[in-house]
Amino acid sequence: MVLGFREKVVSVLRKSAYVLAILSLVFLLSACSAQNEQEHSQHGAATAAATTTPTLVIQDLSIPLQVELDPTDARILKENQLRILVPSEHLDKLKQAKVSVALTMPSMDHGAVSFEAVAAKDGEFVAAIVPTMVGGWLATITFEVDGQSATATYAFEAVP
Ligand SMILES: [Cu+2]
Repeated sequence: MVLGFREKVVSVLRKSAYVLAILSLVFLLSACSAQNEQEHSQHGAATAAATTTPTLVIQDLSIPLQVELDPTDARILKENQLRILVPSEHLDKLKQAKVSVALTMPSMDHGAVSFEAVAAKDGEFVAAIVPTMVGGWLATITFEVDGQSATATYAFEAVP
């Protein structure tokens, strides 16, 4: 009798352990697939970011700008060439624009340094920018035309 009772208890325990094992397996599986999906989408986002061309949009006018920095990592306390290229189909609107570049460090609070960009040739404006500190900078490019202004931003690193 006693033995039999024990056996029953053991078998019930085993059953519930089995159910628990299945439940946790199902839970693990769903947790796993959710994580995989997340990893996949994160991976997808990273790939998309890496292959995105440095094209900027002037918000109000919706004109894609191409921005090039020479050297790619700017040198501090030296002039670095920031080239802003306007697509030819939008050039009529922007030929007479006054273009300026304001440099800020998003992680700091020491204000902006402004530089004027000059029209180098058709569709190309160049500013000689001088970052003063090592780190991450943001160039805010402003186009002023007919009393309207529009901005686009370009992030870059400054190195010694
Ligand atoms: Cu700084």
